[in-house]
Amino acid sequence: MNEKLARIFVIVLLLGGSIAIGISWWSDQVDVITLHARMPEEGGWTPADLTIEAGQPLHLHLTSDDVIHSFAIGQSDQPAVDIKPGEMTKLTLTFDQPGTYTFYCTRWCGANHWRMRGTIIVTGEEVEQADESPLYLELGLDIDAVHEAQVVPDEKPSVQRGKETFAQFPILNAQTYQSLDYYRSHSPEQVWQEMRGDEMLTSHTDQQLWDAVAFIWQSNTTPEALLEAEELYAENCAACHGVSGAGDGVFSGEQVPVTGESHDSQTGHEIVHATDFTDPYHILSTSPAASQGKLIRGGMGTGMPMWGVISTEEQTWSLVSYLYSFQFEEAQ
Ligand code: HEC
Ligand SMILES: [Cu+2]
Repeated sequence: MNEKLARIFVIVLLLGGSIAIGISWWSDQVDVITLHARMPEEGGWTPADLTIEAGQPLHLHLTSDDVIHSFAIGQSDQPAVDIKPGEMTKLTLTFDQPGTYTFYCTRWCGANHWRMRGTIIVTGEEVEQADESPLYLELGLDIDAVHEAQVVPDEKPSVQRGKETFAQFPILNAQTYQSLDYYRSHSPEQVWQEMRGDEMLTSHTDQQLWDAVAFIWQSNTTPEALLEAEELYAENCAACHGVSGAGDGVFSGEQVPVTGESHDSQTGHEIVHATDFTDPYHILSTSPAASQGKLIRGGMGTGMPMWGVISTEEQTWSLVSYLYSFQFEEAQ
């Protein structure tokens, strides 16, 4: 073993909030698993399924058989570790909570990059956890339904103008429209329609109400969340959905030649181009709950990956807020 080339990482995952004792010393006597990374077409991770007991260190030797990949654990804040061909990266992981964790590659190594995932099963006594189902299931939304807005704004709605308009709303109406539950369960178009039908708001123009919608969307997120989402988007989404959100990323529609079919063999769903988030007809008729649902569950064969195992719930909501920002003129 070449000690000079080897880089050593010790990561202690504090998942589930409790405190783990976090020191694991490397030694050559312990069980080591050599984990090979290859492009998904060439087999992805080998082995792809790992098992370890909670609290026990998992010693990994990571190496790549082709290009540079990386290793990251879903739903954790741990930075990704690079895996280079001809090099051994040593990594020790300790999980304090039993469960199933997803590990994945964060480097775009090809059109199927996002399929580069594996699982770590952490055994042990399960701690009771309130398992809430995602909002789209609670609301009974069909996230695969085709939808199109009936009304769209003439001009890009402005958060800044919306803030001023919103300040003139009667307080009770304002509270309803701005509440987190209301925002998450309604599409921008639905909110606009309800405002338009609201007797208290008849003095406002159509555009002013669209501006108010933009303000509501912005007030349900924070600049920090949007900043984090911007980074996550650039890393995980832009390759398909495009940097500008227009669905024109380099891998948009690439799924067809890769699978050799225009329909997914399992679900029969059509494999389609990545959604254009700049298209108001599409996005303004989608609720945040539906967007988050698609993000968590994935497209089930459409080419839209499943992110539920990778992102934390907070990150998915931040990403959702970020997607709508392609529709609105941000406040300066
Ligand atoms: C490998 C390509 C690919 C990547 C990467 C990808 N998507 Fe998608 N996405 C798609 C495709 C294709 C669709 C359209 C089919 C569908 O809705 O299932 C889609 C649809 C969606 C939708 C549904 C939009 C709607 O209203 O119908 C959302 C939301 C979404 N993606 C968000 C994201 C986010 C956020 C990321 C990054 C974390 C991401 N996607 C990464 C391909 C991709
Ligand atoms: Cu990779």
